[in-house]
Amino acid sequence: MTGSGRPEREVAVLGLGKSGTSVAKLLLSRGNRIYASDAGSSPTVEANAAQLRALGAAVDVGSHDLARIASASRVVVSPGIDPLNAPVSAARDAGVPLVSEIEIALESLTDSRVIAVTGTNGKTTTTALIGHLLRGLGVDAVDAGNIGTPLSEMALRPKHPEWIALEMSSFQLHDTPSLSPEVGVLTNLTPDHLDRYRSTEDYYADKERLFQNATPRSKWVLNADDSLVNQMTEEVAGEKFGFSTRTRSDAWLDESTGMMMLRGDELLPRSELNLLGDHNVANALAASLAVSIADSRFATTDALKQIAEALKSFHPLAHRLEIVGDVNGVQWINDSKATNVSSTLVAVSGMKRPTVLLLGGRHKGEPYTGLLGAIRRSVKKVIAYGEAAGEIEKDIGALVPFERLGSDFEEVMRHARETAQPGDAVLLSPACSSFDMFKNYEERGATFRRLAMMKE
Ligand code: UMA
Repeated sequence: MTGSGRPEREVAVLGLGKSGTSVAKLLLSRGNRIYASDAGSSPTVEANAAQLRALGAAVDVGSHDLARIASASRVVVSPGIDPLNAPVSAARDAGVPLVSEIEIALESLTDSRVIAVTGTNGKTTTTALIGHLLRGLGVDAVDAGNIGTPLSEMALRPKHPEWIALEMSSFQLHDTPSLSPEVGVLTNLTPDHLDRYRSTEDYYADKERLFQNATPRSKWVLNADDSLVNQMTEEVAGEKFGFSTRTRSDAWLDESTGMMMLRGDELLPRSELNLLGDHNVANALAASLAVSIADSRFATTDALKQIAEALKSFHPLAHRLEIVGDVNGVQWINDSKATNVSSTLVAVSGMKRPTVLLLGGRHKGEPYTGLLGAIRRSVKKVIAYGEAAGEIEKDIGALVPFERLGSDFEEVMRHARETAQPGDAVLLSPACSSFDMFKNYEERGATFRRLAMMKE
């Protein structure tokens, strides 16, 4: 009730995926009245709706009540909902504040210290590394946000974590005006999500929101090898720390000795890192640097040794250049998380074997021509599939060995198996989102893994 005795206005939650469900529970636990709705009606949405109804929320499945949303006190938007969709427009037109699930969770997590990570690629691995390094230093730390566990789940815990490694997507940054991390990390910038943004500039503008509350006391970890990152952060207030795989920086790879260096000290030989590719050296440098500047306790000689030990025990995440098996001499590599061209470029550039490349899914607006040089060096055939197959064919079909298929993933895998010879690799690195054929990139990667292990 308000002071005047009138009931509080509802908070509307849009989307009943992971983040919407979790934030609705958090708001209910804080005593808010909740109206939650989802345009879909999958079994997962139905199950989430049932949980929330049992906790006292009003829930619509299969549609949004636009009038009810327009009269809410605030609207929490799931990151996957396009800002141009009807329920978001209804709230915006009515002047109702739109916020992210992260914004709501941060209101409850004032006692946790946050290291926030964004960037086009590498942000999930860097976030996971930061959490792993912090735990290696013996502190209570979790990974949350775009990496998979909604931040609201941390806020719902009876004891809040001391540290949070928080992955922020551009969609989440868009509606999180209070974000003010202890340390902010920007891994790199290349075009992405052009299916949702009108231009690359709009996408970068959301990434730039990482710095929206910068003060002279802020600390930033920035990719010194990325000119766009340097340009974006030139005027940003706070202390800036760089990482580089090319030149001397606060954290850097000394090519002449193969040693990863951290603030003037030897950290770890690159060969002792269990991760493929130079991009992962960059991620490890960024994570080590972020942790070492976050607290003076993490900058001692002992802490340096603990960070190095933790780096050694970190293993690649699922769906990121993950070798899922060797069948009849063919190596099958799951890089389902590569949902944009720059991420696929990194994967293809690192291939040592003749490669059958599976490219496709839902087109996100970027041209595929940027892959040509790398494809010509190691790829024996591109198999294009899914909604994007026509677009991919238009861009590169006549220029490299190429086959266009439809949206039957079993057929795609059958053709890959027939094309690959012993000594070859089959690489799923789609450069597209998965939503035309799968629930998400995890389901796409799991299907690849299952079908790859079939002998025939
Ligand atoms: N929906 C509506 N109305 C609409 C449109 C959609 O109700 O007009 C509904 C859908 O039916 C669906 C829900 O909204 O049920 C979708 O919510 P969501 O896509 O935001 O999914 P969540 O399960 O809440 O997952 C989100 C992030 N998803 C996206 O950003 C697309 C997850 O990132 C994140 O892990 C999770 O919150 C926890 O923080 C995934 C992702 O793909 C991994 N991220 C993108 C990326 O990394 O490229 C940004």
